[in-house]
Amino acid sequence: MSGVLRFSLCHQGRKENGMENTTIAAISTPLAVGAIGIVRLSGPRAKEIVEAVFTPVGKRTPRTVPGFSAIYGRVHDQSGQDLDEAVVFIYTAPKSYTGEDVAEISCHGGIFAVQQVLRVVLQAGAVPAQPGEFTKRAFLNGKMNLTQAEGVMDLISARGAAASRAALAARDGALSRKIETIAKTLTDTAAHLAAWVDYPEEDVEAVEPASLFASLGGAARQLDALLAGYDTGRMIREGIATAIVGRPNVGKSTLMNLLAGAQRSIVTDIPGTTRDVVEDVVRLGPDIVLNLADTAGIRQTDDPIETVGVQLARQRLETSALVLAVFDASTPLSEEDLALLDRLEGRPVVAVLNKTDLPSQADRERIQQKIPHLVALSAKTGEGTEGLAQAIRQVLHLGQLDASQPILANERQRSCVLASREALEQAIQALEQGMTLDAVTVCVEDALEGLLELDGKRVSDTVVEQVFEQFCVGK
Ligand SMILES: Nc1nc2c(ncn2[C@@H]2O[C@H](COP(=O)(O)OP(=O)(O)OP(=O)(O)O)[C@@H](O)[C@H]2O)c(=O)[nH]1
Ligand SMILES: [Mg+2]
Repeated sequence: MSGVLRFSLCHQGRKENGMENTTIAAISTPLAVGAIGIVRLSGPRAKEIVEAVFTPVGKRTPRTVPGFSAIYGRVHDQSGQDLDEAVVFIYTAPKSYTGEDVAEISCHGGIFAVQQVLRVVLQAGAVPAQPGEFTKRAFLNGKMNLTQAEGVMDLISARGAAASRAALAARDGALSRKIETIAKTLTDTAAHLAAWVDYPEEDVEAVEPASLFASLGGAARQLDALLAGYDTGRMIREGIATAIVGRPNVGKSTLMNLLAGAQRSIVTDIPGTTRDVVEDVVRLGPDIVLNLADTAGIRQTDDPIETVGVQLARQRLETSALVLAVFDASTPLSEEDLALLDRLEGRPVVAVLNKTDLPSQADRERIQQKIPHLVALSAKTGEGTEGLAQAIRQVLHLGQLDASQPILANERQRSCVLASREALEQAIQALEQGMTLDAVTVCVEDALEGLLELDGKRVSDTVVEQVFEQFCVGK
């Protein structure tokens, strides 16, 4: 019998043995000065533990109120000493983030008050939550699948509007719905194939190679589309590794400071000012995040320190996903400028013709012969920088990305899709070479396996551990 039946046994999440016995607690807000801090508990004793450390004002208590209730009162320690006033939110299983009983104690923010509240909660019997354990429990209780959980993590770390839109789409299940559609096609195909192979005597509709090609090919194209969007998605999420390069004194550091909105690099009129690589994260418009690196001006030099700086600049130039090549509009192009142009030809580069506030001397056409995308601006006055974001979008083909569409969020997801795509390729080849339908079925099942792993429907504990380890404590 083929493996088709196995797939129908898959389920959304699993409970680990003993998992539901502990009640976990953690501070869910940043440890910093702020108006409100939240200590969150999840597990079967969540309400009971809160009741032990909290005196409500009024008759309503954590154990008697219905889910989604808020109770005002005071948190105290074991000796009855008041620690803080607080509002407790109660969620009753399964209608909570984790699927378990959850209590959130909102107390005054700041580092000390929240830590005190956490301490008494732990003394009352809760155990400290591991990184990502709340979301892990949500996954294990079938509240969300693995790609949705990863979306939660990406939302927390999103640095731009497009990144947070993409993460929210993942949290809402955009990727998993897409994957489910493809998986459904493959399951149907595998089931039909298996029925036909295993029960030739039954009245099963014959498998037409043409329709097989069509459904396998369709699934393959959808996986290809996901893989193609991966790099763009990653740039939006993680920021684009960007090097500012050029010969000395063209205004690289002035540009860095302008984009960063702060004085990050030292600017002087002495060529060779910058030696170290100076880095900052900068957002351009709603969706472009640049991980900027200002580098030393590239030139021949006898200064040993500057030499190291120039080497670092060359390295950055080679390893960056995007280069901003700066030229000085107020002087004719130098030998160093021309050498840089040659080196950058054909790479993802935006030429920045700087110092446009001064009379123009540089040969703009000559630059554009090698680097078609050119933005003329003055880093000193800020004039002309609006064009930068658009040029970057064009050079990196970022325009087409619709952040609400499913996007692969990380290497783990990509390798699952890749494995599935390769198995599908083998299935298509087996079919083309006229191999037995049994052989095709095996490949289709392998393809399905990759998709089930992506969603976490069939996934090893090690992978689950790895995913949630990357979360912060309290989420
Ligand atoms: N007029 C004008 N001057 C500029 C502009 N941008 C930079 N400068 C001046 O050019 C000089 C060099 O600027 P930097 O930003 O230090 O140049 P750099 O490319 O980082 O130089 P190195 O670090 O030495 O490689 C400084 O005197 C700046 O004030 C501009 O847009 N217009
Ligand atoms: Mg500099």
